[in-house]
Amino acid sequence: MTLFEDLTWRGLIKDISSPELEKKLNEEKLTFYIGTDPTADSMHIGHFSSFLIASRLARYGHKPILLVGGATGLIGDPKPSKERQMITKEEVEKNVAGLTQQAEKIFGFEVVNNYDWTKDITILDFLRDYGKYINVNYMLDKDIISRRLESGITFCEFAYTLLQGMDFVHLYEDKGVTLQVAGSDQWGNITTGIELARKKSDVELFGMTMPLVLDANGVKFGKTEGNALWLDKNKTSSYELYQYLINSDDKCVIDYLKKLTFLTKEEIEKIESEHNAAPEKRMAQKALAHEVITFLHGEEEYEKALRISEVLFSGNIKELSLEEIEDGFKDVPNFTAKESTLLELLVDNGIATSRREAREFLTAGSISINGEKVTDENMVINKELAIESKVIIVRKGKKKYYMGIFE
Ligand code: 545
Repeated sequence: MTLFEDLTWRGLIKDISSPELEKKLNEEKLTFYIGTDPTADSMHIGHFSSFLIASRLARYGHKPILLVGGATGLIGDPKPSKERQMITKEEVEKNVAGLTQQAEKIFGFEVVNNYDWTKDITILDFLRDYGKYINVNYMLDKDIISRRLESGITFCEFAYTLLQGMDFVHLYEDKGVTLQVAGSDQWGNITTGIELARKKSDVELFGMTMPLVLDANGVKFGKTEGNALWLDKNKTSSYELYQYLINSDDKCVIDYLKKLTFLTKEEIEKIESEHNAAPEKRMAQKALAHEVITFLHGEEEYEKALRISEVLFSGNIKELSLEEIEDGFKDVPNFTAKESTLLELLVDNGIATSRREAREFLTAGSISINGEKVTDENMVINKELAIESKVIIVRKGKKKYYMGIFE
């Protein structure tokens, strides 16, 4: 299968600037770039799904350059809805450092910062050398800009697309970059660069976008209740990532395998038919979690996430280390534990609503502490009982967990 056929099969091609690109991708070795703005100090899984394209093209012999927008981040790519809140220079700098490190670590490609070539351009040079080539009418036609005309757009954000265009021209001149790839929301900015290069330098540059990856509800992939899944494992643990991926909707999971992993067409088709025969085994979701977590954080982190999940499922909590418990129980209700009887523990921390209810739970055998069933209401709960003298995990019924932390 050619690269272009592979990308098409995965559903990774939304727009291309010229039909010639197919032949170029299949037969030539291109230098291309993909950029990200430092609006945060870490990428999330939504950006990852676009950035993976860099590794995909690299596997076919093309040379990727990753750009972090130290300059563009100071301005802000217009959103279709409203003007962005400007972020401070210090914050941009901090985020550039975080993203650069992350991009180098995960992808291992060259990273450049557009601040380096933008910072010394004077306003007069900007207007003469770039502004002169681009018509305002042309800019007003761009989807994102035209959508903002009614609610308003400042000159600052309006000019953003020119900055990104300048990057493309600069990287062409400096590093021989002839292709820019990105998510489909970047089409307008990519074409500004192509237009600028054509008018200013009389060369044809190329652009390609991919559709945004959506979940079953049409929400951008990787957001749960508005929270992003970060690629920094200190912000989103491998276990949390595992939980998100393993719970992928059956309707979407094959699409995710195509877009987020390097498994081949044959491998994915095999998984698909096994999955369809027994969806309850979650074969496809397991493959997805394995591929994504191993790519991002390595095999060991994947094993850890899997172990935490299995232990939580079986209830053998004692097998986990404190760190793993903290990962696994991050979202369960927690309370400050102090020495008390079991009955007091249940009532004082709202696990039972009354002493009577607490006794009912205990007699029914539905309470366990650190994975062991407990029934004696006078049992002493203290640090000695806690895992690493610090936490106790109370389970009520089959699924409800509480975490007590000794100070
Ligand atoms: C700046 C200068 C360039 C080329 C590109 C840029 C960035 C671009 C942009 N991209 C998005 C982005 O989001 C914030 C990331 C926070 C860590 O704004 N103007 O930076 C996203 N991009 C990846 C995909 C995207 C896009 O990083 O292209 O579509 C998300 O999937 O929204 O010379």
